[in-house]
Formats: sequence, structure tokens, C-alpha cells
Amino acid sequence: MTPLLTTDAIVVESYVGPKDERSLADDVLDGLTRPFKELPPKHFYDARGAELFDRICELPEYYPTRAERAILEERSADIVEATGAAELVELGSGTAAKTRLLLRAMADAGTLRRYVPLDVTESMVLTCADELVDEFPGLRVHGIVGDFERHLTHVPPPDGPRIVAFLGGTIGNFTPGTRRRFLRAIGRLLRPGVDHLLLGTDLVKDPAVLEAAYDDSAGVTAEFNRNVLHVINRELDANFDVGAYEHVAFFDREREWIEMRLRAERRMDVHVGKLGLDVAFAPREELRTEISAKFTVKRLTADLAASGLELRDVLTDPDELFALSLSGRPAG
Ligand code: SAH
Ligand code: AVI
Repeated sequence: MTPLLTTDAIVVESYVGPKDERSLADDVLDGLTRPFKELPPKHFYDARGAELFDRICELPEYYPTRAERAILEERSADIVEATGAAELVELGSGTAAKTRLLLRAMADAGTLRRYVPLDVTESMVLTCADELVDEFPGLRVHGIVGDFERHLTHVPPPDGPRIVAFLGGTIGNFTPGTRRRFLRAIGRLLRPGVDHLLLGTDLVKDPAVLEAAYDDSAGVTAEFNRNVLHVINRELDANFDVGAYEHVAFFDREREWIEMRLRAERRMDVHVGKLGLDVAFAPREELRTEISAKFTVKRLTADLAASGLELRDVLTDPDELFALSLSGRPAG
């Protein structure tokens, strides 16, 4: 662990370092040598990827952020009343833009004590810690720069009734088996009968609406998708011809998930210098970069139950595009 910042109100610890270059290296070695090439989505988010994601959230086609915000605007006070939360732990916190609505409701209820953001992007955790202690006098922030798949155990013990928030539909970026394992791991941060998980899930809907959200007319999602190749070029000394990969996004109706891929427009021979690895792409060969699962309440309930969590409430926006659910470990 490396301490990054310590003041009266803020502690920020980092659990990523040279070992995490390793994690990109392992993922590239493993993912690009498979019969069907694949990379995990966490490597999108360097500083440029985080900025592109912010732009995605503003796009007319990308409704999840606005829908989730609408629910939080309407229901944050109810969520705080139902949970009595004094502490908010947030996984994949990003800029914590929507989180402010929850923190405000906690402050208004007089319960707010601590915010614990966890994100892989260091600059995000540092900036939002700084901003939030200014915005909420008396708030303490314990920031964690880390990988939520590996570093959940570094979340400090609870300081009062806790909400663990996992917003934006990021849970949909896991494959189904990993998703349930991850929900179970989140459950270990919750005390039975006391703490809650607040989970954002995008809902199944018209495939045309879904596909437009992942293939916007301004091409921002395409840039976000290709950004992972820039990351590999820079971090692992590779020579992807980034512009020669086409953005592909489609809704898999059977699995009910969006899949994003990068399609090589011609034969490509890529060298990854730091790994001493040569990778060939056939013309039109595709590399899967992300899945984004869409949910029904039935599936959500089943996933939570399989992970030892009990659904308490499901909140949706007026158009039923997105759901925020509140769940917990059963008492006793
Ligand atoms: N919660 C915000 C941001 C969602 S974008 C919202 O709802 O708008 C996904 C966020 O998760 C990004 O900030 C990214 O840096 C972070 N992230 C992705 N994979 C991660 C991982 N494995 N560990 C920690 N953070 C991760
Ligand atoms: C972060 N995550 C929930 C986004 C999603 O919708 O799956 C990432 C994203 N990919 C393309 N656009 C946005």
C-alpha cells in the first residue's frame, strides 16, 4: 500500500502500482492469445478513457446516467431514511457526480460521517476527495485507489450504518458467473440486518435504444472503445494501428447483453514489445472489449439471492429504463 494523501479529513491509499502494469500485461497475454480474442473493460479507464466516459454520460443516446440521476433526485431522501446510513462506500466511484445527491440527503438527515470511494483511476479518487470535503463540511473521506475485484478487503471497517453503492450499471460489465461471485464479495462488506447494497442496473428494453446508446452518432463510444488499444500501445510498448479497428456494438438478444468489439479492418500483425509477443489479426477478426448486461427484476432478484443478498426495494425512473435496488444480508 502507498499512502497518497493524508489530511485531517482525507486519507487516500493506493493499492495499484508496478504489479498492476502486471495485471494489464497478464490480461493482454491471456486475452490476445485466446482463440476468440478478449480484454477486460477495466483497462479503458486511463485519464483519457475516464474523460471519454464522462462525455458518453452527456450523450443524447446514452440514457443510463440521466435515468439513474432522476431516480436519485427523487428518492435519495427515502433511501437514507430506509437505511439510516452514516457511511457511503462507493465502488467504481469515478467523478462521484450522482453520489453527491446521496451525500446531500445524508447531510440533510444529519447522519453523514464518511465517504469511501474506490476506483482504479488515481486522479479521480484524489480530485473527488478534495472536492467533497469542501462541499460537505465535517465529512471524512477514506479513498482507495484499487481494483474492486482484488482490493475490497482494504475497505475499512464500518463507521455507522453503511451503504455500499455500485452505480451506473457497472455490475453489468461482469460476465454472469463473476457477477455473482462479486456480489457475494460485496456482501462481506455488509453486516446482516444493518448495512445495505445500493445497486444500479440497466434494464432490458428495445434493442434499437440499447444499440444507439453504445454506438452514438458523435462517435464518442467508438473512441472510448479504441482507447484500450492506446493504453496497450503506451503501457506495453505495442504498435496497434488504432485507427484501423472499427467499433462494433450489438445487443445479444439471447444473453441480454450489449457486446462491444473492435474489428480489424485488414490483416494486422501486432507486436507487444514489453511482452515479446506477436499477435496476428485476420481481416475482420474481432476482439471483445466489453459486455454490458441488461436486467429484468426477476434476474436481478435471482442474482442477489444466489449471492446471499435479499432484495428490499427496487426504484425505477418514470420511463423504467434503469433500476436502483436496495438489498442486504438477512438478519440472524
Ligand atoms: N460510478 C460512476 C462511474 C461509472 S464508469 C457512474 O455511475 O457514472 C466505471 C468506473 O469504474 C470508472 O470510474 C472506472 O475507473 C471504474 N472501474 C472500472 N473497472 C474497475 C475495477 N476493476 N476496479 C476499480 N474501479 C474500476
Ligand atoms: C461503466 N459501464 C457501466 C458503462 C456501460 O454502459 O456498460 C461503460 C460503457 N461502455 C460503453 N459506454 C459506456
